[in-house]
Amino acid sequence: MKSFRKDFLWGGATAANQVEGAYREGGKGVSVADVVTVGSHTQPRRISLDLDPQYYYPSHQAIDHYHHYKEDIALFAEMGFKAYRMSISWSRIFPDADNETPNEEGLAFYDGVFQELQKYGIEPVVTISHGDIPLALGTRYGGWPNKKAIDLYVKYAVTLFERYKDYVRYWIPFNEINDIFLPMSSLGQGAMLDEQSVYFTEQADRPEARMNALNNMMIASAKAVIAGREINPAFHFGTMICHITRYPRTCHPDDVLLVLEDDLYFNNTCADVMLKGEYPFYTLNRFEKEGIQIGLSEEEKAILKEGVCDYYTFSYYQSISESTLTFEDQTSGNIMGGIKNPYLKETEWNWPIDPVGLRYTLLKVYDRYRVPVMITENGIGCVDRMEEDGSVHDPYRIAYLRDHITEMRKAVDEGVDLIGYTAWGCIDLVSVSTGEMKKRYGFIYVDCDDQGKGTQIRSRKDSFYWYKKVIASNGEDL
Ligand code: BGP
Repeated sequence: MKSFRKDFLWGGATAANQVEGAYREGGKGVSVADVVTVGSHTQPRRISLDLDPQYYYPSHQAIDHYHHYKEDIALFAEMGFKAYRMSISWSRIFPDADNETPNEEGLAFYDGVFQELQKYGIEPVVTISHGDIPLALGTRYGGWPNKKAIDLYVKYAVTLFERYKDYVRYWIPFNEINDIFLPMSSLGQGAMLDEQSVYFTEQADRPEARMNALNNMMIASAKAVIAGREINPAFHFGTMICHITRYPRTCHPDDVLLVLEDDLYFNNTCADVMLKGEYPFYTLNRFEKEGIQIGLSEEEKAILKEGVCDYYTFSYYQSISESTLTFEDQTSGNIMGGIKNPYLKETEWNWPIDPVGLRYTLLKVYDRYRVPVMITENGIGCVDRMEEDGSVHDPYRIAYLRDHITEMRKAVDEGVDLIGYTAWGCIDLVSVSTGEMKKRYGFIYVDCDDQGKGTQIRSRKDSFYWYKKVIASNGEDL
């Protein structure tokens, strides 16, 4: 059986707004993520500008990585990380979105982070925008539906490329860019902030504005890729797709067709544009049928064609099953939708656990795009308990990761060019869908509760020692 490649990028992933805290320190401006309240499994998060500060702890305080980054990176190094996927907070660099010059203190903070990573030989994989656009971009311009956002983003991205060109080779223009299709981002329905921070809750859902926002993000990505390659031809750019693997709930032909169509639309649209340089026929036709106009000019088409990425990354947590028929157990209670799959167990947050689905997905995306693939998010959110002696026993996390890595290995054996794996939330962080701390993913436990209270002390979980062994054996010893 083939092994993982020798230079395989084992590591972990976080996002600035879910770990950094220090939301007004170092000259940082307010981001959209900073005005989202804590929610819960049943209570969606809300955007609000005028609540008591305690309700905003998820991004205001998070796990205070801003002040603990050296300690955190030392722990990643102890596990043997080869890569660390992180994001940069746009509002640390351009606090008011429109600033003429970047905020030097913000830039210097990330110099420190990259120097620390370099010290341990850890390769940074940097997401340029991960759910936290500057608030001013939302309030002043209405966010991504406005083409002005493209210029501001490109200016921000170029600032990063010039400053960090000697530290960073792997860039990801947007986190889960296709989240914009998700029902959970229908803020008109009073749900949570959408991943790309496009809308505010009081606005009604407008599919056309949403698809224009998406189109603008993809143009911004292409322009950044073109500019980035001029600055450093050795840069690599990756798509980042929230890949929701879909199964027909029955073998009824209508169910099979439904799944195919949803897959073409939700999973393929952005990756096709960002890797093949053009919209797939299915999406363009669906836009036309639904009366959605994105007004793509010839010049923009050329930009999309030129500014394509060179590797495919995705997040994978679960599969969902869909049907045109009605079932007794119609919902899984999961934000991604879908019907309960009788063959799969679910997490405490009702996310179906499906390691084979990861292998299925790897084969599917590699077959379609034929570029190197990296899994940039995968993991299980659980309630962990710290014992009196300070240990945290998390066999469920080890089991989840072991089963997924086993399937990755089989996909490699089947010929997929898999170059890396960064487990999500390698250190406990605040959950994006609920804003809670109790939904934990980490190998490292952080003492902090749902009200943001705690010592912030870091402790190694059982999975920490397990993952260290996995990395040391290049995925052989699971
Ligand atoms: C992805 C996001 C991450 C992360 C993850 C887990 O969609 O890119 O930021 O949070 O989901 O989700 P949650 O935190 O809701 O469990």
